[in-house]
Amino acid sequence: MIYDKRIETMPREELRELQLIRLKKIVTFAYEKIPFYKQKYAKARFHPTHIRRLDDIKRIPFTEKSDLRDNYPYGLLSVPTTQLSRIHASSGTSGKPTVVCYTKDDMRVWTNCCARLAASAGVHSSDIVQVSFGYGLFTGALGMHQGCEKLGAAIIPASSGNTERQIMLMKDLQTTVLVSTPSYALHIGEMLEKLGYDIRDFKLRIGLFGSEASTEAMHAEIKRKLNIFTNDNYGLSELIGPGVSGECLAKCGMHINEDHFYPELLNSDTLQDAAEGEYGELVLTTLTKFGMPVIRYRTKDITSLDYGRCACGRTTVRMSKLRGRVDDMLIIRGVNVFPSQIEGVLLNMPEVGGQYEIIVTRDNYMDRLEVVVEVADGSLLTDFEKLNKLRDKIKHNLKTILQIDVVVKLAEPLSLKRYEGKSQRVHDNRDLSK
Ligand code: DLL
Repeated sequence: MIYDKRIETMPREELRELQLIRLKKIVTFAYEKIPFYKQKYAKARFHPTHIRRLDDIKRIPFTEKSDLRDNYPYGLLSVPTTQLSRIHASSGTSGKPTVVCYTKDDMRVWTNCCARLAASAGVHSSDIVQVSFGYGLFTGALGMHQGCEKLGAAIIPASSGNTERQIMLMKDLQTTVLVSTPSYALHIGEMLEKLGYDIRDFKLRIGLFGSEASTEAMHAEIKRKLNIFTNDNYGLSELIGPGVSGECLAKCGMHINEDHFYPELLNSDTLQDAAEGEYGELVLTTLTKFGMPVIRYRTKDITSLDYGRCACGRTTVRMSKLRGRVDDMLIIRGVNVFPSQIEGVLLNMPEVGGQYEIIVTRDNYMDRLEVVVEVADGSLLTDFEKLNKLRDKIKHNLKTILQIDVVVKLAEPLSLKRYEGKSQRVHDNRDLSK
């Protein structure tokens, strides 16, 4: 179903006009209401009146995560805190979290954005939606909760963790939609098998997955285990949370809610536009979130954009599955390696399970890339010949894609750490100062 047909199928020219009107409005607003923007723009000799066409956005300086941190907690607000409806925060790996604030209007925008993406995946009013994201400061749980509720669905705010109980609830309450990270969905699938459940006794039909990278191969594995239609959706707290983009039933990229978020795709070295179809860093501007506008935010997420027609009838641009982040690209012996490439190789091999870890070390100035992966069939671990053959096959397949040698270790099924929220599969233990 198309939630907001007028907007989502709007002819491009009309959409661009709407974007320009909104861009002018929000940039002027930010400049007038938020000293941070006024100072930044004055320094760059930019004034909101310079925006006459959409391309003039290039004249505006970027906003970065450090700007949000430096203005912790309320420095980027356009309104007094008395006008806020909600405050979320994204947990940083160190130091203070990044705080994101919403006015009542911002909450309406956010809820509609999430409702759109859930509808585009096929969620409707008779669904029972189990939200297995951790409730709390994280935007994922409440964002998706509100969006699905807006569609009229019944929500089970299960939160994450206690997987056995999740599965019991899912079966007894006849959950039809699962909202979680893809890695947690995979874990639920594994546990379900281990506990002896039969997926045919469940009513699950859709999985709304987001908040971390997942490959097509991983979706296929989840689909096999849970017998559901899987959907990938993307967002980030700094901009709003979930609701920036999501796949439709055609599953050929995530439609960006372009009337609310203006996307640019840049080559992160040259900061020039990446060509259509090429990978680049996504830069986003909030067009309608006035409590805490974020203009030209460098997401560090690497994707590509497709403005071509989509079978679903939506005219909004589609972003490809994330290839990774500018900052999680590993450079190993001079070669660029994305964790998603490793995942793609592993999950295309039925002999291994979906869980893996990537460990990078440096010894004597030499980088070493190790991949630990669980075998699908534990009985293999007693057969040395078969085990060696499998190890060599994985090494070979990884080398074909990555062009470098990888140390492969095989582990027992269910022996690696599982994550209930975002997974942390990459451990870069190098001291890069040496
Ligand atoms: O993860 C918002 C969200 C919640 C999106 C639930 C979708 C579903 P943050 O915690 O601020 O916000 O993390 C944002 O997570 O910059 C990406 O690097 C990554 N990310 C989010 N969605 C996807 C996705 C939420 N579908 C950061 N694929 C972003 C790959 C994703 N990475």
